[in-house]
Amino acid sequence: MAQGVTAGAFLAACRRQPVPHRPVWVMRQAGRYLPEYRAVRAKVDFETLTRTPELAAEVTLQPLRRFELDAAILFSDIMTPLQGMGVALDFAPGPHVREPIRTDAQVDALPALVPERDVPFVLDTIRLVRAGVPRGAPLIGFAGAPFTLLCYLVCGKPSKEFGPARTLLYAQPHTAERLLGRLAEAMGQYLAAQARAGAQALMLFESWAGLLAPREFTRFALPAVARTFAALRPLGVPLIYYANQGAALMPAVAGLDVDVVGVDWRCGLSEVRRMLGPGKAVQGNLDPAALFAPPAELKRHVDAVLEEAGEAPGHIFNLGHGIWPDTDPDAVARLVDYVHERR
Ligand code: 1CP
Repeated sequence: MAQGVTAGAFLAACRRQPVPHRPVWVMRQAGRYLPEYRAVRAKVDFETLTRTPELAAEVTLQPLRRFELDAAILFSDIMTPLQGMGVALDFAPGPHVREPIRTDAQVDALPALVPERDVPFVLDTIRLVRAGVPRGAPLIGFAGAPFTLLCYLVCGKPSKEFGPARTLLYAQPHTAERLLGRLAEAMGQYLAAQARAGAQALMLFESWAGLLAPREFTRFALPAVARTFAALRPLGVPLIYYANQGAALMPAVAGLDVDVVGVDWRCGLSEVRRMLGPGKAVQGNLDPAALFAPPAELKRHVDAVLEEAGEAPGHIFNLGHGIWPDTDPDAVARLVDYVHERR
């Protein structure tokens, strides 16, 4: 594929401009399903990996060397900036916060994030990736959306229901709002620093949006996202909001000033586009399980996503959530090549 083609397609699609081919990348494309990632992880733990720019840049680039992906995504974790703010946590493999945050006093004790001082290795990783990325592919910077970060900070560990986090919204709504405000401020600073270091698009992961009723989503989660993005608008880079299990929330998301909305597979993209209106691009939304289908069958599932997305500009092909660690890398190669073939 010609250099400029891959370089331009992702950013053009974010801006709902016509593209020479459908851009595609894969959530969690750098990770455990790749043998070359496991080889790096055999030598260093996850935290060391995120804090060592040469290694983090290397694993960021691994999937782009193997597949003709249209974008790179920074290798880091949503909890990394919180560690930079002094939150003690362990990855096992999901994040475990040693002292969950549940009081106003704890919220007020959280310091502001100064990215250049607190997480300089993230910014150095971005500079290294930009210098070495194949085919001029653009680099996506990311952060956790404030409510999703709140889930881990309040609950203290991965969970299906995040009971203590949701309880906080009802039992101590002002503490929740205070914490969300702090996180919105910090992630605004964090993503702005990523853009200054060279990230060409910025994405907020709201992995646990689907836990909330539309009312609570609109009261708590969405204003914090709007505040984070408002700080980033002047930078001129495309902004992406991924709302996992967010189909029922799309009417609320329609009011958000964002370029791209990422969605999971539980709602068809035509319906999502109808709810969001013509002013937003969409990203998604193949079920990660579909990568286990036989090759011919996988093509039919890709066709179905493309058909739902429609012909209007503004679709970035992706999975509906992160790729599973037991996925065959060859299935990803077939997926990427087939999305590009289909014009
Ligand atoms: O052992 C290991 O190698 C650690 C596993 C791992 C990896 C590979 C973790 C711990 N984080 C990551 C990297 C990561 N995390 C990336 C970069 C990889 C890429 O996309 O190419 C990104 C974007 C994330 C973001 C992230 N971390 C999210 C949002 C995206 C999503 O999938 O919903 C979330 C919710 C986390 C928390 C987290 N960190 C790690 C794990 C296993 C988890 C999930 C825990 C849970 O299920 O609650």
